[in-house]
Amino acid sequence: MIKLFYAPGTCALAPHIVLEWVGEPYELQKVKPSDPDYLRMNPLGQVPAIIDGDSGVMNQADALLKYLAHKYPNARLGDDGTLQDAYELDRWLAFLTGDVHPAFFPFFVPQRYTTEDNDTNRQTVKEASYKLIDRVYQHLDKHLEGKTHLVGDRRTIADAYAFPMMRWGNSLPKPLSAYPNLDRFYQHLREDAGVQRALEQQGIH
Ligand SMILES: N[C@@H](CCC(=O)N[C@@H](CS)C(=O)NCC(=O)O)C(=O)O
Repeated sequence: MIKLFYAPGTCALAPHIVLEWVGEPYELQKVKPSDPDYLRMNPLGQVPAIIDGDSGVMNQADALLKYLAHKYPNARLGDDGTLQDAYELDRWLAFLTGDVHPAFFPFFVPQRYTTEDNDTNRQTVKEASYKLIDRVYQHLDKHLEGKTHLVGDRRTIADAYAFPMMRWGNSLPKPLSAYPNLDRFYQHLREDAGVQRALEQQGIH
């Protein structure tokens, strides 16, 4: 059985939502990424991680989401089998991993983005992250015009991946409602029963 290691509200919410959508039994383990026991298991000290039977520790959100989509083809959360759809799915997963997620790093861990760690510098770094986030949110907002899903006309692992990164937007000075298509996409996902179960299990809303 798959075991998911998560910290509440992080990008580990993405594979958690996917596991809910798949509907097969799985186990959850809440961890603190910096905990020494967890670091021994996953030396990067990041979530998500998964163990599937005797797989050993697997990590990297994008790779885990694809793994789940391949493992459970009947859930139809991957591409639709066409070359163009495979490209579209990869494109948005790459954008989420390579652009959206990193835009938030200076916001969550500003101390890692300054050589002189003090309150003023942390604040400056955080403010720089608002610009990075605005840029990627605007791109997503434009893409989502007239769309319910990131890829095609059905839910995929990309929607689940985007969800935590939209949820983080609620902590920013510029509200998510300033991006109407993104906000609609996010609110639609919030109504999903699997998303609600994952949020409840993580003790967040
Ligand atoms: N490249 C990794 C990044 C994962 C990541 O940064 N996870 C964050 C939570 S969203 C984390 O565990 N941060 C803890 C830390 O960096 O100390 C992935 O895509 O899985």
